[in-house]
Parts: sequence; C-alpha cells; structure tokens
Amino acid sequence: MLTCSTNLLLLLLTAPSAELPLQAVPLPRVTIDDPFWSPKLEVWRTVTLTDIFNKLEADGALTNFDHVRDGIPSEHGGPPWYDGLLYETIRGSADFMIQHAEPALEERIDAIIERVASAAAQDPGGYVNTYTQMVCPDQRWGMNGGDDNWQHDLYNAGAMVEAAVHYWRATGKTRFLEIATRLANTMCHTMGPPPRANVVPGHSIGEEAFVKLYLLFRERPELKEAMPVPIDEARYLELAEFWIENRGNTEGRRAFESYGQDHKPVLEQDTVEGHAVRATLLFAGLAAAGAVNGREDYASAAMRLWDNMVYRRMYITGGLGAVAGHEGFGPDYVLPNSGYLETCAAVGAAFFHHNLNLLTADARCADELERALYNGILVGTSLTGDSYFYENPLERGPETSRWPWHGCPCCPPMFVKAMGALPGYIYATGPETLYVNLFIGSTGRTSVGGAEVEVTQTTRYPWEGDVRITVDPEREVTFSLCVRIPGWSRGATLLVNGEPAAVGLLGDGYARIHRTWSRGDEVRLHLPMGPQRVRAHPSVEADRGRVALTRGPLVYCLEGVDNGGAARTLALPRSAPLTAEWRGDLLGGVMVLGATGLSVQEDWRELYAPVDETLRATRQPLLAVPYFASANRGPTDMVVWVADGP
Ligand code: FUB
Ligand code: ZN
Repeated sequence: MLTCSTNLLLLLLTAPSAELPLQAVPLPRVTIDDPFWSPKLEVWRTVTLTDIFNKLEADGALTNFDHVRDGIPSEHGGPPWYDGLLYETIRGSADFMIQHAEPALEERIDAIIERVASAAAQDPGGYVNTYTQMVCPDQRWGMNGGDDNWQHDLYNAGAMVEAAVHYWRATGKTRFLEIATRLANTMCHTMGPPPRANVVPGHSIGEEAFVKLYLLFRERPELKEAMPVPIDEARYLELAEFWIENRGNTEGRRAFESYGQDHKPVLEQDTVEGHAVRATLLFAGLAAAGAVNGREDYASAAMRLWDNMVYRRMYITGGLGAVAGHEGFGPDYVLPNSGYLETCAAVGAAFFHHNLNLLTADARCADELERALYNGILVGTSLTGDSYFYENPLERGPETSRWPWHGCPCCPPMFVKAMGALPGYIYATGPETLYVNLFIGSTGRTSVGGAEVEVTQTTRYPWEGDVRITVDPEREVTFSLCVRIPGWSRGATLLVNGEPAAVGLLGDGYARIHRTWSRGDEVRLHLPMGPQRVRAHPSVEADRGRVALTRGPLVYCLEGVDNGGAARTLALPRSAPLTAEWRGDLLGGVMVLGATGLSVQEDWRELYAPVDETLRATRQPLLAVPYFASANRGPTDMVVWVADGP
C-alpha cells in the first residue's frame, strides 16, 4: 500500500502506452558516485574481475582454445560451459570498462579474443565450442545424438554473442564482433524452421543475446560494413523468436522437458518450471524480444510467468530455485529455508525484472530488481571480492562457508555481469518521461521531451531514506519525472523545490511529477526507513510462526557470531521494539538491527508453531546484520526467518 503526504495533490493516471517500451539510460550516459555502491564496485573492478580470469585461466579455459586451434587431442579444461563463462566475464568486464578505463584488463581481453579467433578460424563457419570439438566433434549443437543440455553449445555461442556486443560498446573494437557474427550467421543458417534443423538451446542465454545483436546492427547499420559476413539483423531476432516459440516442439531432436522449459511453447507456459537459471535467462530473453517485436503475446506471457515466479516461487531475498536436485523451481509456495537459491538464478531474475520493467513500465518489476540486487545477488560474493557462494539459502549452519573457487564456477561471472550492468538500471525514459528506478548516487544524461537533461541523485540509501534528485535540462522543457515509490515503503513524501506539488500517484508504483523543468530544479523523496517485521504468505509452510526483519530494501539475518554463538535457537517476541544503529566498524559499515529476544534452547528447525510460554526461554539481546553481508566473519550459523516469539 502506498501512502503520500496529505498536502500532495493525488491524481490517478495511467502510463500512456505510446511510451512503451521504455529505454534504459545506457551505461555510457550514467556515472555512479554513491557511498554504498562505489566502494563495492571498486572491489569488484580491482579484485573480482582479475580473480575470475585468473582462476578460469588456471583451469584451462584458455588453453582449450589453443588445443582446438592446434587440433591436438587433449583433455578439456573445466565443464562444457567454460567457453561461456569466459565470455560472460568479458561481458561483465566490458561494462565495468565503460565506467572506468582499464588498459591492462583490455589488453588481457584482447589477447583472449585472439586465442578464441585462432580456434574459430579453423572452421569455415567460425564454429567454436571447445568441449564439443575436443570430446564429441560429430555432435555440434547437440545434433547427431548429442545433447546440448550437457554440451552447452548454444549457451557458449549465446554468451559469445552477448559479450561481443558489450565489448564493442565498451571499446569500439570489432574483432570479437567479427567472430561472433560469423558464428551467429552459421547458427541462423543451421537452425530454425524447416528445412533448417530443429535446434533450441539446452541452456538459455542466446535468446536475449541475439536480440542484442539485432539491436546493435539496427542502431548502427554502418557497423555491418566492418563485419566479415553479410549482416541481415532481422535473422538474429527471428532465431531468438524461434528458440522461444519452438520450445515444446521436440520433433527430430532431444527433449529438454520442463527442466529446460521445453514442455510447451514459452508463449503457452503459465508457471516457471525447471532449472532456475535456464528459466530466468529464457524469460529475460522473452521480455527483451517482446520489447522489440511489440507482440502482445510475448508481453502477456512474460507478465504471467513473472507473476507466478515473484508471488509464488521466490524468496524474500529475491533468490530462486528451491530444489537442489534440478537446481530449480519447486511447486507454488514450497520454499524451504534450506533451499538452493543459486546466485546465477537471482542474476537471471534481475535481468528478467529489468527487461520487463522496460517492456511494461511497471514499478513492481523495479522493486524486484532492487530486492535481488541488494540481497540475493549481493550475498553471492564476499566483501573482499574473491570468494563466492553458489547456494544462498535463508539458513546456514556453521559448516557452510564461501569458496575461493568451484568445479562449476558459473556464479562469479554472472555476478559481475549483474554488477557491471548496474548503472544502466538506474534510469529509463519514454519520449516524454524520465523514470528513476533505483536510488543510487549517480548522474544520468539523456534526452527527454526533446531536450538534453541531466539528472543527479544524492543519497545515503539504503542506510537512509532521503534522496535528493536534481534535474538540469539544457533549456526549459516539459516532461514527467516518474519516481518509483518502493512497494516496501510506508508514508513516502515528495517535494519539488521544497514545495508540495501536483503529483500523480500512479497505479503502477510511480509518483509522476509533470511540469516544466528548469536548471537546478530539485525533488526530494523521503522514504521512512523504520525496521519492519515481515511475515510470509500463509501457504509457505517453512515460514509459519516465523518473522523476517527488513529495513528499506535490505533483508536482515541473525548470525551466531553476533548472538552468543548460535542464531538458529533464537526467537523474536512479537512485542519487542526494534532498534536500528549505524556500526561503521562492522562489515565495512552497516546499519544493524537490535531487539531483546529469547533463546529458546531448542533447535528452531524443530519448531513448527510459534514459540509459546511452554518453551524454556531466556532473554537475550538479538543483533541482526544485512543478509548480503553474512558469511564474512568465519564459520557461524545464520537464519533469516526467526521464530516468532510470544
Ligand atoms: O549449466 C551451466 C551452469 O552450471 C548453470 O547455469 C548452473 O546452474 C550450473 O548448473
Ligand atoms: Zn551459478
């Protein structure tokens, strides 16, 4: 429920559909200067990117390409999707490089691209998938009895296409794009409707990647001349659409079933099923394709699937994929706190939330993007930026700790993809509207209402709820500024130049300020940041009799290290007041929550009803820290959903 200051004039408006889809204000036009995010981005830029490249390289991810180039029989380094992980790390790096020049990193990536190019040059169609070429060369794209679910040929190729687009946008260098377009053309030639082969990805990523390739050449037709192959960008969009619409048609090919969202055409699917990373990346592609082709059936399928995912199968942290066995979704409301919640799934969902926000201008999608960014994704990397989590459950025992590396290190590359993309998530535009989606200290430059406009935010969000937004158009210009009012907030207020103003409060979660803007105009958003107790939907059995603590967009947890050594035997009385205190000395500086709780002296996992007086309980101070900062102080247990005490 949204409330606004009573001195604001409330109007109910609906977003004009001529505005849709929105355009993200892109990375080169946004700079972040933010007390929360800037130090973290610095760690990921200076530590994490290099850490991932070093570790992939040590596993043989690069020598795989040399072996293909040389045609020498050798063992493949890493699992079949290692080419893709390397490309994903290039994509993430490219986005970081847009914000901050990285000559050494760029040189390293250029050298990697040359090794990929040498391998690709061995095939007339530029086919390169090192695992398939080294292990099952007759089974390209999973054909001839192969299995793309395991081989990941289409995933690797999709990741290459995506990375090449991002790398061109970062550097203007065409070398990677040349390799990627040759491969993309080969794919368009090989797979598709009859008489081409019925091949769909065993692991999604290509759907959105091919939409991006289409958009790049649509925007920059002059680039086609630099490519080694003829470019007809419409074919890239058509192949992405084929992959989406042709799920469920398994004639003449291996079926990936619901695990690979292959149980029916995506446009007919009602529920999110199967492997959560595959699903979220597929649906991100669905929304991206829908924004380009304008088809209502794409938009409605995306919204239907998003509703099922967010309201029935997602955790409070934005984590997804309750079931470890298939790394994926379980039934509605089956959300055990020991669930799987792979970092990659939260990232895939973030891409889906973002793309659907652009497609629909629905602020709820930006709410969920924010939830994932601050919680389910951010927890995936240590504060030092060099150790990681694959699974992000809502309770952990002290035996669980972050790993420096993994046999399947898919999550670190996805993490840097999400965080590299962050600047592009803050602002979006329609022709007559500028949207503020995330509250991050930043400056965005864009064209709106026919004029160039600079928008700047200054804030200590998420620790404090005041956001100052200044609007500096090159000349006076009339447009709407739509400021997201987060779904978690209560009693938000907005002032324009210090005065109450005519503000339309939209049904879609944005406050719309329509006026003629002049240089220096200032909007002040205030979001009360009191700690909140949140209860799960009653159908979530695992959380009955439990409560979670949040403050602003942050989900909190109890860690044993702050709570007498054991977090999972604590309860929070319903009447206990909650306090918030800034602790600059803790975890790089965090707001902690406190309360007088109870130690129930029993393993809370055995409690299925609210704690009552029959339990032996002693009073104990509770201290909660942001979930994203958990598991950074050595082995300790952790719990998000705390027993709801008497
Ligand atoms: O299949 C490639 C990656 O490995 C997936 O995205 C992860 O879930 C892991 O299975
Ligand atoms: Zn992963």
